Amino acid sequence: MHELVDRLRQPDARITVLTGAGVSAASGVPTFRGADGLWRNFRPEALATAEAFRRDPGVVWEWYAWRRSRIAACEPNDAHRVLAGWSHRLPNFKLITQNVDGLHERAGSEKTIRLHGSIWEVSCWQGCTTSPRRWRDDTVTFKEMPPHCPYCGGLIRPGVVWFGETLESSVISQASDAAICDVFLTVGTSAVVYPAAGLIEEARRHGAFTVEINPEATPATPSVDLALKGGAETVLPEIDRQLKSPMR
Ligand code: BJW
Repeated sequence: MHELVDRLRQPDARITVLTGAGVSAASGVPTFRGADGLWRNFRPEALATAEAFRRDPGVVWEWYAWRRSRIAACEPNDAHRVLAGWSHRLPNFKLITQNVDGLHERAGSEKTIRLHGSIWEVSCWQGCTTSPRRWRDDTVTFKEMPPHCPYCGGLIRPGVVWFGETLESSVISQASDAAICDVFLTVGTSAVVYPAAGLIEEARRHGAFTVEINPEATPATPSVDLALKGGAETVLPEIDRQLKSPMR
């Protein structure tokens, strides 16, 4: 931990944090792959796909509506707050998230690189030409399920990235740029979903000191320079406390 804090203190240190569902666990947002992440025994790989939506848009929208209502009732936790603080205090800080819940933004993080979109955005499933490419929609209880496009009357879909879909190229290039850094922390992710999981290796190739914060081991654990076992909501505030305390 001391070595990490010393590195974070370097005035020009380029610091990048990649977050996953685990940072929002203490807020009450279910993770994807823990036992509590399962919704009616569906695995995310069975619901977060265009094929699943094509087959049964109703069931996929029910999952998203359930998650919207869970997230709307949640508040950011100390992990989100520490990262928001770093985004303002540390000059070369970048935050990449796989999360679609918007809790980093609600905690005050700015310019977050959102790899997988936002659960609070939607787009026209038919891709009608009268609608914007994607728009914000904070509805928690839709009047009709599945909900329809206000522009063409067809279906709308959640503004997120499903398995088999490519991430926006501008987002990929921002994330790859952010992986060129001095310290790379991977926090609360199972590190199994690509291309996000590949960013850890990319950072190491660029010479970054790599750190994982997670209560469980992941495929990334054996290869990081430092694995801090614990919840993001306790480990990040402890790092922040040491960072703010007078130098040893
Ligand atoms: C705590 C905690 C606490 C708990 N504190 N921690 C290369 C190799 C193999 C496969 C591929 C590859 N490249 C692409 C693929 C295919 C695929 C993929 O990765 N498949 C793997 C499953 C094998 N990737 C894609 O399809 C991506 N698209 C793409 O690459 O396009 C090009 C392409 C297409 C096709 C073929 C090849 C190339 C798109 C991926 C989109 C992922 N989408 C989802 C859904 C988003 C929308 C939604 O939210 O509904 O994103 S799936 C889901 O997983 C979601 C998450 O962002 C993502 C990652 O999950 P995350 O965040 O890691 O959560 P969990 O639950 O897995 O883990 C939580 C962790 O927290 C655990 O470790 C806990 O221990 C920990 N924890 N409490 C800290 N308090």
